Amino acid sequence: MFTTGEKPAEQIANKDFDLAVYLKEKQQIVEDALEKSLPIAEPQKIFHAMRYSLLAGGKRLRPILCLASCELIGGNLEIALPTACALEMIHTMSLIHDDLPAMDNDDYRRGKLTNHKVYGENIAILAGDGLLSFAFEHVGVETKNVPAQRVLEVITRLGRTVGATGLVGGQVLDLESEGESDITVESLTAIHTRKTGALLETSVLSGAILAGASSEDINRLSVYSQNIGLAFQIVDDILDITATKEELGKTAGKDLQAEKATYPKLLGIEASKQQAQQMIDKAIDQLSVYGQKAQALRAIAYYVVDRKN
Ligand code: GRG
Repeated sequence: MFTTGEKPAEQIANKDFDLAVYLKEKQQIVEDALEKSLPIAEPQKIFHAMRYSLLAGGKRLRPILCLASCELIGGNLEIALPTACALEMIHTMSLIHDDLPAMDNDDYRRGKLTNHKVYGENIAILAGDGLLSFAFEHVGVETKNVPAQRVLEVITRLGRTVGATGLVGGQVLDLESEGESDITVESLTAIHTRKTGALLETSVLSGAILAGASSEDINRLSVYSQNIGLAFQIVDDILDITATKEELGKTAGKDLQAEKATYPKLLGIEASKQQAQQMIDKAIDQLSVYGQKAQALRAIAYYVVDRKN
């Protein structure tokens, strides 16, 4: 797949695509939809706490992946926007719970004080719970002009992604691995597949499902998203060592401090970067049948390894 120099053919074909413009436009669509999705109601305190974290910025990668894959399969943005917002609600709730003293115990997230630092632990737990349940309600109530079977499939996948085979299970394995000295690359990959990869995969697949993807599309996009999911986490591990608190918007060097197994710890930084790049190449291979239509997903894959936060 490599043609001239070191650039893959797809990257050359993608040269007219401006990812920064694309991300900015999609981020704005997502921000507006999130802002509208959750008006303040009673009891106001919990709505303020939920909105505090939901509207605190962040890259909005999961919703953007959902919108991009929906467009790839020929769907319009409107059919995927409620699911895109739900993915961000689920992601945000996982960050709120991850930051709690009983978990990673962090004071900063997205450049702001963490939810429990502002609202207290009890409200932070409930804000996470509120966002999680609202995510499902939002998909059910707001998804329009999509056959019910597709919506049901998305809701089922979201449930599986959140639960004990997905984020919850990944977090348990992660907690258990702290301080362990004999973690292998395979067991680390199993943690990250659940903890980070599962939601990124569901982000890509749900947009495609809503747009009516075929089983061949789903297979290709599964391989694409599993690879970008793991590459994303490898880069996350590297950034924890190489980036500053200001760049990350959260405490840097947490993994070393918590004696966590990470890819750089097991493989070294250079080998980890290479591993991430190989995964991105595999992901991009899956998109060749879509040609120019896959520009956004292709560019996002490159961004996953090049990102600085
Ligand atoms: C899901 C019920 C339920 C409970 C949560 C705490 C927990 C169980 C899981 C932890 C999941 C977690 C925090 C994984 C880390 C994923 C990750 C790499 C987050 C950083 O994502 P970015 O860089 O962040 O996309 P922004 O802020 O840009 O959105």
